[in-house]
Amino acid sequence: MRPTPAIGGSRRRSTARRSPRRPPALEPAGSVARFAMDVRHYLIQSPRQLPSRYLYDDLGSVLFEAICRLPWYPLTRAEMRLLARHAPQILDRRVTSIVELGAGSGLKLSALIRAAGAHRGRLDAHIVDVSATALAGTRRALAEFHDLRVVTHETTYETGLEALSGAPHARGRRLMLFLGSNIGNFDPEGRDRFLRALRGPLRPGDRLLLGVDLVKPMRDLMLAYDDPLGVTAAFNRNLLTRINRELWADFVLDRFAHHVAWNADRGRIEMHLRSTTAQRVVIPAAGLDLTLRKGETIWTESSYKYETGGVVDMLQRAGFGVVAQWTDAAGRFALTLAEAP
Ligand code: AVJ
Repeated sequence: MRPTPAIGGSRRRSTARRSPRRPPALEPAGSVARFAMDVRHYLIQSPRQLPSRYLYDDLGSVLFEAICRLPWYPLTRAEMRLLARHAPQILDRRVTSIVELGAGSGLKLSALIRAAGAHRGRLDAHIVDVSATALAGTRRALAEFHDLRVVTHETTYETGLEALSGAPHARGRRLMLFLGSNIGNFDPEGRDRFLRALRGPLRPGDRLLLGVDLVKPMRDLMLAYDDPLGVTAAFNRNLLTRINRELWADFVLDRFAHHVAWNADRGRIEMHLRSTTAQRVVIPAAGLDLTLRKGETIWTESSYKYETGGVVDMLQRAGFGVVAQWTDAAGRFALTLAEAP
């Protein structure tokens, strides 16, 4: 399938280098201007890269939901089972407010609330996600709980956290949910900084439930990120479709291949888009005119995989105490419940 060119070629070339560079803080998260700025900033790095949060436009979010149902991607199913099994301990009556970062479909939160049954009390739920589609899905998934007050925040984790730390908050325990191994997208420094930012506004007794994918045999990891149906490849390449549509670029999709690598030294799966030919790409709204070598890659995602002990360490370093840690029978996934002392 070929992307539709947005506007005529010659006009595109003439505007290509003139886009001004603005300081990052001035562009609101989620705006096209911010997208343009980030695309420019990251694509001119060496190696070229793009932030993984931009994978989740409307189509990207749907493709990710499809990934979660693939037989080769056990992460979501393993986590769902752990949530259902341990819900009474996670969501007891002391919890009065839930904050979920990156809720996706909302199916996990609804499974947790359902499985907690009569153990839970009255709840507020704040949902932070960059995807409007994901937030709408979460609202639908939570509609069955009539006594639940749902507030959605269409923004990045960082901005959502800032908004929440200033908000008044009722008595009782606040439970933060950071599930799906979303933390795996952070590199170690960013991850530690983020965990400290999560910890900052919490009061003693507030909790964090962290879901992480565990290191497993390389063959299983490769299949999870390079599935035989090509859904993950579509999810990855869709980022180029998004840049074509929103930033008037002229990426030709069939000149980019989905490329996955397990980086054993760093303990992460990497997703890349590899240029299958020498080519030129123009991204007018980002002020870019790129020449790509054959075989050159654009790095679109890192997914760090953890050991259970490493999760305990990083939570303690960020100022949490660990209350409980659960893994599935196959040792594929871990849920860790931590508390602000
Ligand atoms: C949503 C970031 C946890 O890294 O496994 C799935 C995204 N990328 N397949 C992951 C993803 C490719 C996913 N996270």
